[in-house]
Amino acid sequence: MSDTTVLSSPDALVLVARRGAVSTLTLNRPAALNSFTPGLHAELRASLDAAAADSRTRAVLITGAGRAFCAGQDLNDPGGRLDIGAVIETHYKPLVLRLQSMPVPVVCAVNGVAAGAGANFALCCDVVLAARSASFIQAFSKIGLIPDCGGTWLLPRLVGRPRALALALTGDKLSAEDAERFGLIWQAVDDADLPARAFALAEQLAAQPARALVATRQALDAAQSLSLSDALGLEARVQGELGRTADFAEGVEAFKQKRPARFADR
Ligand code: T3D
Repeated sequence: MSDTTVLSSPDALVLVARRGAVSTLTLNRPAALNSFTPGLHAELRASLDAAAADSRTRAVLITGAGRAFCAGQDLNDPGGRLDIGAVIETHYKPLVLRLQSMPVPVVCAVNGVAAGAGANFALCCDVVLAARSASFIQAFSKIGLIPDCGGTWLLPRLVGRPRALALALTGDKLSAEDAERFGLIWQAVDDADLPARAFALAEQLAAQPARALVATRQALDAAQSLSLSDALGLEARVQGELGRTADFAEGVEAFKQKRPARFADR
């Protein structure tokens, strides 16, 4: 598209393009179903850091090249076998924490199979859309591992312990439609519609007040381990802070003037 700025070389492991206020990151190892190597991890984290630092980016969209979203760790990479704990500490933990601390919303467009760490990486994003032909596989049990990339924390929170445990123990494939029905993802959409629907969603979020969206993510996550009384206290504190922002003033002014709000903060 004419207003798209391509920010990576064609052979990059993560393709980066910015269109308007949306930065799109595309995992680009299609021959190995976009499975994670140290190189892919490094490029992905650098791309997320760059999007976080670029004030023109108000939403990030993540997807995969080819027929898969991501097949998790590259099982042909000999490095992973030496000390898997170190791989998790060095690559997956910083990736999940980077996603959780992004200053803008992150949309994930799961274009095909998402397996192992690839599934949980997708689920770490703020809003997940999936092509109807896509699937989610907690593949870990099949190779003698536990869910990682945040899976142990996320899965029970998303779908409850019975479904989380069954998904993790069986390693069965979950269709995108069942993932939506379970509450694992936001929506399953027709394959042909996924790119446009995901971009439109990212654009919609990019037009909203970024600080409030990020504070919403943080408050929802924090409230999981708080009492009701403490969650109400957190809401009061965060709402007090947001109430002093230019975005809140602009939102209220735009409402009164019956015009679209123009949010600038990030
Ligand atoms: O360091 C560590 O190991 C610790 C970190 C662990 C985190 C994890 O993510 S553990 C889980 C790792 N992932 C998996 O176990 C999934 C393995 N892949 C599959 O089960 C299947 O490939 C899929 C269900 C994802 C897709 O099946 P299908 O039939 O559509 O495709 P395929 O024919 O199996 O795969 C196509 C190609 O991709 C094939 O290569 P080839 O034969 O055409 O040259 C296959 O080897 C390659 N591929 C698929 N997954 C991976 C992979 N190559 C490397 N690593 C993979 N994970």
